[in-house]
Amino acid sequence: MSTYNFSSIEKKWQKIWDETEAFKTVENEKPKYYVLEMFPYPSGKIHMGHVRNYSIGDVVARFLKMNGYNVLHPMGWDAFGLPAENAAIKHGFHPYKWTMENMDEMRTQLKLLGLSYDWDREIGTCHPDYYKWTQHIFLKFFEKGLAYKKKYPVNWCPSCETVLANEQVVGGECERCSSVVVKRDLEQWYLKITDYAEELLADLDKLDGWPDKVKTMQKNWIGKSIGAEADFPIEGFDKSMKIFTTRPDTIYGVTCMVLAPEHEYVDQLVAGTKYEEPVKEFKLKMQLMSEIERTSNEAEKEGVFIGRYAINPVNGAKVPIYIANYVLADYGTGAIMVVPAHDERDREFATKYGIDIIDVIDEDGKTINSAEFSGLDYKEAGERITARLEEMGIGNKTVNFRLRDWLISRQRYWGCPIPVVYCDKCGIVPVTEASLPVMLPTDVVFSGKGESPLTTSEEFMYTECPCCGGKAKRETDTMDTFIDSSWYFLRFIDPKNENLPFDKQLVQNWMPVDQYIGGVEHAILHLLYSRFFVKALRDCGMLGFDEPFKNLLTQGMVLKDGSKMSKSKGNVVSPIEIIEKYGADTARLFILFAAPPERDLEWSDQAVEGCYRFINRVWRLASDIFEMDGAAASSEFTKEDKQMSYALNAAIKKVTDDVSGRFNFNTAISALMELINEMYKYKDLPGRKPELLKSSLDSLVLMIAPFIPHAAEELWEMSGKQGSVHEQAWPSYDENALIKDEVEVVIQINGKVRGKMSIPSGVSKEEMEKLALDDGRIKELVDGKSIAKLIVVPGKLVNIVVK
Ligand code: ANZ
Ligand code: ZN
Repeated sequence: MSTYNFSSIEKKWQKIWDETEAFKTVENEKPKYYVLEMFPYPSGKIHMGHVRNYSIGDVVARFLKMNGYNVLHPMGWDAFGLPAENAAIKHGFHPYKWTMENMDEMRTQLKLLGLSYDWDREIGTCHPDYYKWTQHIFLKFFEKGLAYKKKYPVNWCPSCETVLANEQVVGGECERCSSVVVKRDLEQWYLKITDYAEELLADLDKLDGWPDKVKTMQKNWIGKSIGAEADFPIEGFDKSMKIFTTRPDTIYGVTCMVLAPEHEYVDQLVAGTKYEEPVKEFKLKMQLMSEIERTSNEAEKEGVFIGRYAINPVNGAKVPIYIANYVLADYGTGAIMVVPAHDERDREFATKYGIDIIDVIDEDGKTINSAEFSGLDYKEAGERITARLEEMGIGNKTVNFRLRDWLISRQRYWGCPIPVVYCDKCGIVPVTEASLPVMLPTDVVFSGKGESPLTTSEEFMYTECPCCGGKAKRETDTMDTFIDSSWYFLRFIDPKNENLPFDKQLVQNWMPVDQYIGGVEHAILHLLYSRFFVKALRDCGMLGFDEPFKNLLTQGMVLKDGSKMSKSKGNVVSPIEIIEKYGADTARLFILFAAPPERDLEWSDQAVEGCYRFINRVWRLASDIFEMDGAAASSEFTKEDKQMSYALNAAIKKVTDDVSGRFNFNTAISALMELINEMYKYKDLPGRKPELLKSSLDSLVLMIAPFIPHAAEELWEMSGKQGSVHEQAWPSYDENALIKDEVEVVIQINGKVRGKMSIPSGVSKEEMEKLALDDGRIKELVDGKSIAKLIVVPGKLVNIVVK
């Protein structure tokens, strides 16, 4: 009997799959299926989250391949980003070298898992032959007016003399040196995602294959608000204050006004008054706070009076103007009317500063204290008041989105260079297509200082203007790395194209991604940006569809001792150690068996052991069956044969349904375990038929192939079959074998269960009635009563209605 030697089996098949390019995808006549897992950042080592993500994808890919699809299943690297640059600053490694080494190590580790990738399509976003096309797409967006420049305050550490990302600012201080971080205005590049706000929201309805929770998160992020804008004149000032409100019905309840501290009028309104100084101080304080700190529900509402008054246009009421932390400059109009009676934040603010509170909506949702608009349903009042403001020429209905344009400039080295130059004569000039890619220079100093490391390469900085041939300076910022991952799924389809980012027709054939799998942490930004890219590329004429991802699966976390595995908690289980101890197949089986894919999964050493024992059990069973000689004791199809055949076909049906439907791999694996128990039982019967066992084993091996691909491949070969198990058709089941010989029928009297009987399946209605009435106990119960009606559900139930 051969033992299960996972180590040599896995090595053997990984080598063969590699050499024969077993998972290479070429165009053919079969229906297409594109399965994609979110590509990793090459941080160095794979973790259990990766194992889970990629094992799920691998089962989907292998299962669909066996079901007759031409499967595209690629893998690559989201290879730009801050960690590589930090390593360069700290240890002096060049980011390129650091990234390449990490990719090599992680690729080796992924291969140890036996994942069915078409490695020929591997891409890395940091390679010039990838970022050339990122730049090409940027230029297309620029041409279309979808990329533009605007001033924006960035976090600046005065002692490190560098720009900090939000995550590098901790409690208002620089993560590295603890100096107080200040804001500095820099010209930044933006992408006009807000042009697509309405479509990004509306198209969520098309995404039937997405989890509702992800769609809700996107919806909230886009944040559509319907309301009105209204102008409130400011006493002694030539301009009005424009506010945005979602509740115009409450305008009679306004008792003060608030401007965002950064609002452009503020300085003019206080200039030369005693309010100038306190306002300046307050503004400075606000600069040091993040938007989240300022607007969180827990944050105390605070502000300062600026010595000015506004006039409520509907009733002439004179109300004080403040600036306050909770009003943001870049939402709505950056100014609000304060209605303490009906807005929680306003009430807190008013209570603190002794501002009046006037009720204008009663408990039934009807307006009060609202002059001629009193006594209306609040919704109707809102519409009428908006109409009145419109008549007066000082207001209108508006729609506001929480979504802002996408700030893509990063003052970093390890990202895609923005392909524009600045010329004193010609202004902002895009680089010509022929001179792409704008290569990242290598002669850069990683001091951690300055606006961007690219400014330290003279060679890079100074160039010729493509327009006038004069002296020009290059853009030294790089792009947000979310840009790289917003179109990688398109490049996988045509990864070696030297003339275009991708071929339009090929992409049309393969898109959308049929199944996208990844962590829920990407539920908002990555998915929203990718959806935006597809729509923007469509409008640039580069592709012809609206949405990139048809079905989305967000996998749960891998927990240990109840919390997420993380270095800081010291509860990490290394995938490589598990693979060395038990093999990749056991690791995969455990991770797929322990929980449904969307749920969190608790690590369990015992369960890993259990999975290992299971594979060994399959192995022993298979070895026993291989050794049997072919002769059956009798040719009669016995009750036991029938039972075995039933168990097999029921398992095929269950596994097929579970895997193809909701990806319930855990219950599919349970069904396989049950089947194996049945096979063991049957195998030890004196009358067992070797042929039936052999064919059952064939189906079993086919069904375990997506989950434990190495073991399945070896068993397939051991059974003397030709070709790879992964090239075979998925087994189908025989409906007839699922018809049981006997069925259990419930007998009711007046709807109450009074008995059960076992009868041959396929018995007629009339016969069922007769059998029920002949039942001893039923006979007694019915005795002396008259039968009014008999209700029969074939194969299930007889209900006797008596009087
Ligand atoms: C008066 C009012 C009365 C409001 C009331 C609400 C309830 P959403 O739904 O998020 O769009 N607001 C407007 N601009 C703001 C800004 N830049 N910063 C902070 N708050 C702002 O919220 C819209 C509401 O948030 C607006 O409607 C305004 O307060 C406030 F019973 O106006 B409301
Ligand atoms: Zn020029």
